Formats: sequence, structure tokens, C-alpha cells
Amino acid sequence: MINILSLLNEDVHTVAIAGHVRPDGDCMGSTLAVYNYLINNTEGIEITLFLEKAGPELLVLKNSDKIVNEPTPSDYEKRFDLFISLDSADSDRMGFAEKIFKRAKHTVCFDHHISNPHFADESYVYPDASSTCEVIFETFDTDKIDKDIAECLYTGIIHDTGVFHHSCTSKRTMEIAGILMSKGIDFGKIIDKSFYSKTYIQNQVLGRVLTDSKLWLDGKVCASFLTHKTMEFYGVNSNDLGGMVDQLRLTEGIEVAIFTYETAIPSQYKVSLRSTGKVDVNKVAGYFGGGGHIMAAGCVFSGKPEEVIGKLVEKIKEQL
Ligand SMILES: [Mn+2]
Repeated sequence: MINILSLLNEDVHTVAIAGHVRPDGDCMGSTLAVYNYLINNTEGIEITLFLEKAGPELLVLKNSDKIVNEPTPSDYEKRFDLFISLDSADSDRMGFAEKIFKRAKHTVCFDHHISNPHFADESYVYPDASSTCEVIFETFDTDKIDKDIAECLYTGIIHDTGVFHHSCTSKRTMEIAGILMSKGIDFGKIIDKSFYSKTYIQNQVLGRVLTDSKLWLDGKVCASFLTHKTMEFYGVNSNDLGGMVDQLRLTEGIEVAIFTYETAIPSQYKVSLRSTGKVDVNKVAGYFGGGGHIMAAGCVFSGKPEEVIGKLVEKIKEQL
């Protein structure tokens, strides 16, 4: 694995870092880990982190307040010497930052999504890694990882492994987590505050999603959805919906959990899929233009929610 500092040769004066739209724990953790690491270990280089606004539980990470959520026209005109993309399975997943990526002189991508087409000039894609934070850890010198950086990396790892229980968790994941613990992080607090804690409204919506869920294919699929209208009723947005599909996945006897919600565009549904092992949901999502991992994937769909779920169930059935 390369050392991330080796990307910064003498011609690099400006660096842009970006993740994916609707940043999750791994996206925030990996981008901020790289941002903080480069800030700590370089001099005279302008470093900018472009990312959409994340949920408040992730804004506790060091230098979250330095993130540029809305680029200026001059940001769009600039040609950055180096662009580092993290946790983004494709260039369009970067959202607004894709424009900045396309103008950059040299682009590098670090990721763990199996569907990543190696879209950058240099791509480091490790589908066996639990998270982009795990990939990024390997590019750092362990002794240059301070407590703040360790918190970023640990956050990303616990989010993408579902606190060390998804199958993407490996011996190496645990070794890395152990090294990060040795940096003095309050791991219990990070897990509770960033992963498990929910607002009252989020818990109410979770209750609604569980109540409305239906079983398909003799109980092998559990699916539920939220319309935009229901989301407005509760006053929640997409950031509040993390963990819904994971709770559905815990339903006894199921092979696949489906959770979908209507975006701001009427009849457009964002789908999350989780598998318990038999079904490759990356394939299912891929059929509808999405992607992800074997056990967790997503796609976007247009139609009525019952139709969306029906079409997904048909594709799942082919694998059972
Ligand atoms: Mn990730």
C-alpha cells in the first residue's frame, strides 16, 4: 500500500478531498482522517474538504467545521493539483464535488466498494476491507495517528461494520481497532453517540417503519417504505433514516431486508438492501443501476413504493 504522503510531491500546492453524497460515518471518518493527517504532516499546502452536510452525530469529529458544504464559483473554476476521493463508489457519487474532481490535475481514489470502476488516475480499491477508514489506515504511519485521527478512523470502521458484526469485519479490522484504541479514544462513547443513539423522532419513525413492514416470498424478504408525505408528517429527512434497514434485517427467517423512502422528487425512491448471506444484493441493486456490497447495497427507483418493492422481490427470487 502506498504512503499517502507520497502523493504530495513538490508540484502539489493545492489538495481537494471529497467523499460521497449524504455522507455517512465511513465517509466523514475517512475524509476527516485524511484532512487532519495532511494538515498535521504538511506545510504550505492548501487543503480543502468538500462534502455535503452530515448528521450532527458526526459533526463532533475534529475539523468538521472546516468542511466546505457549498463551494464558491472560484472553487469550481480552480484546478486542484491533487484530488483525493474517499468512499465514493463512482465519480457521480461525489455529487457537487464531481465538477471539481473533473478539473483536477491528478486524481486518486481510495475505496472498498466492489462496484468501483477505478475512476481516478490512481485507484486503490480493496473490496475485502471493512471500510474506507480501514483502507486509509494502511496509508498512514501508525505513529503519526493522533487521538483525533484515531477517532475519525474508529467512527468509520464501527459504522461500516455495524460495530464489528457485519461479515466485512476481519481479523485485520480488529487489529486496526485495537491500535486506534491505544491512541486513547473513548471508544464506548464514540459507539453510543455516533452509532446507537437516536432522537425521539427517529425512534418514532423506526416504529412506524416496523409497523408498516411486510413479508414477501414466504417470509424470506421483509420490506418497508416511507413516502415523502409521511416523512414530512414526522419532520424527518434522509439523514434520520440510518439503521432502518438494519432493524428490518434482524427479522427472524429473512434473507433480504428492503427499506425505501421517497426523495424530494415525487415518486423517486431511494432503496437500501441488506442480505443475511444467501442473496448477493449488489447484483440485485446493480440490475437497477445501483451497487454496493454483497451484503449491503442500494439503488434509486421511480414508481409507486409497492411496485418498487415488487420489482426488487422478483429479482431477489431469482437468487433463492
Ligand atoms: Mn464505506
